[in-house]
Amino acid sequence: PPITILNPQVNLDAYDEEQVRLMEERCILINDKDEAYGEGSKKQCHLMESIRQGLLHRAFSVFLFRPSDGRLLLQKRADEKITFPGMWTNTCCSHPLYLRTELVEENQEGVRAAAVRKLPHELGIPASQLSPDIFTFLTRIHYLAPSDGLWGEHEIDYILFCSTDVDLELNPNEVSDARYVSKEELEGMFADSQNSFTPWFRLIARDLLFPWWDEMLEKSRAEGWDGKGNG
Ligand code: DMA
Ligand code: MN
Repeated sequence: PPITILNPQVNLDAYDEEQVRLMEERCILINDKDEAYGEGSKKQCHLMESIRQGLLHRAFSVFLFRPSDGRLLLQKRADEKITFPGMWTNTCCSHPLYLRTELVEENQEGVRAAAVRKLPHELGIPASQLSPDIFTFLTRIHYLAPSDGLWGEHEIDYILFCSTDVDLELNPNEVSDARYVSKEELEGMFADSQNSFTPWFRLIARDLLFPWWDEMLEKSRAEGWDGKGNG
């Protein structure tokens, strides 16, 4: 492990109590080949001081589409979030934790389990509407993005798509708004300087989502995309 800062002394008093509690979650530390070598607190993983020293962790990003019209579900991050508050982003992002079930790498089982854990927590989607096999794993993205001077992201992010109907009941501590958008509506939101977006969502939209969206919709209409990569 290349990192020497193991007990960051940062005062979290000014932040939301629940979000401060979540900073004690155990993230999976990885090298740049995505090989796990240990655990680190969410707090440690997201401090720019650690990131500048090369600390890297595993994450996932879910893109959930509505089958009836192919619209993508976006969320606006709550103002309570410590990193990237108040920004529009993809359906759900978080981290697989250093737990036996979420460390499994075969068939991305660990990140799938984490997605099934977090979609109910952030968006109130009933667990009965989810299962690990609804997600299509697209690729992994290694990126680094500062949030403010103190906090940031440095992750290998597993991109998961799914096309499924869900019920929503937003957790206001996590999400302040949510909306389904077409490709054109999302382009309009990007063009409006009133909106701010997370850096990873901008990156994934530019490199993956926009180039693939039309193709994916066509494929879904023609073949009945089942969200398991078999469509
Ligand atoms: C972290 O998302 C993951 C990515 C891909 C940026 P997050 O800050 O929303 O994590 P959490 O929901 O666990 O706070
Ligand atoms: Mn992270």
